[in-house]
Amino acid sequence: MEMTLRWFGPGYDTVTLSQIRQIPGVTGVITTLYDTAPGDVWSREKIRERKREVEEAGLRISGIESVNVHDAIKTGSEDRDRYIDNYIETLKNLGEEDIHMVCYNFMPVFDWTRTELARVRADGSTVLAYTQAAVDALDPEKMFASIEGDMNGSVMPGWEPERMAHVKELFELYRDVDDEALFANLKYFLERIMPVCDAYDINMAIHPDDPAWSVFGLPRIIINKENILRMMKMVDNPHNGVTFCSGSYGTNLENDLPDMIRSLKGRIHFAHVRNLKFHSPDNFEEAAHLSSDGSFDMYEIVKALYEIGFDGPIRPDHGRMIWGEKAMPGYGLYDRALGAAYINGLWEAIDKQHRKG
Ligand code: DNO
Repeated sequence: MEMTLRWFGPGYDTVTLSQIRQIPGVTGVITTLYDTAPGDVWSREKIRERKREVEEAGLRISGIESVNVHDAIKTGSEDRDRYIDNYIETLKNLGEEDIHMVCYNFMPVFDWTRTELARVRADGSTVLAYTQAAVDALDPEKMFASIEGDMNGSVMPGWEPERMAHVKELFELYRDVDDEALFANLKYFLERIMPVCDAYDINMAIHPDDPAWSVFGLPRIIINKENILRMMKMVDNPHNGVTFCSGSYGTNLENDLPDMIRSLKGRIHFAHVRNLKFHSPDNFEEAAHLSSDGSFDMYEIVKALYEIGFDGPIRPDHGRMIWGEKAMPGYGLYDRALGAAYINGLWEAIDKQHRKG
């Protein structure tokens, strides 16, 4: 594996590349062109410029999170081919610039969903949290407004104000899209992009839906072992792979995370490792990465990744806000740096144990 940190790029991230460079063991960043809209072609010039900046700081671009998929593709509307052509062009440009891993998602309307961005924990840290009761009580059009105040002035991934301004129309677009239609639209998209992925050796890594169930009655399909294996078989090409996000699949306590990891051997191209603390099955908050702070056995998760021979980029995921830091919720420096060091420690121990036999 390669330890990485997500970096949103100049102007969007409070964390600097030189800070990232000083986290022990972190050699790469996962980045994006935040100023492009879903459906735009990423130009080679812009990609090259980002690469230059990252490499000058002594790091490398280990992958992209995300190249977002336009709603026309997800809904299978008549103009989807035009947007898929653009997506292919972007993949080609990334491939030409030697970038070989792309994370994306196929979630309708809302990307990951949390009902609180700054729940205060006993130790005074603040974290992202979710309660189903809060979602059920909310008009989906007010979802963005309800969390906007806690964003610390940042633009959160998947919650871009321009998109959120059209939430009503977005819901309208998805009115006739059910789980089966979403699967079919995903298949169509993947079949069209696989040739360029084969040509440039680009690993596509779908991010799970978070939380791993339907919210506001919208279809959500990347939620459990059965569905993700269905997707892997549906387009049976090693470039059709997954981002294994423990915090997203883990929202559903019925998902056995180490077992899922083992069943996806060879298809996990990117790993997001984080812990959750459950108060009840539909009331949870994001904890520190350490096993004892949350509900997951992080050792077993990292061990499963190790044992399937996972060799892609891995990153600590959302961190708590600690030590007075003001940053995009989930994406401060301090707690993610602690997370990276912890995951590296687990990996080193598992590796040494394994070598000893
Ligand atoms: C949240 C992230 C997601 C993820 C996208 C991938 O912090 O895990 O926004 O990047 O769903 O497309």
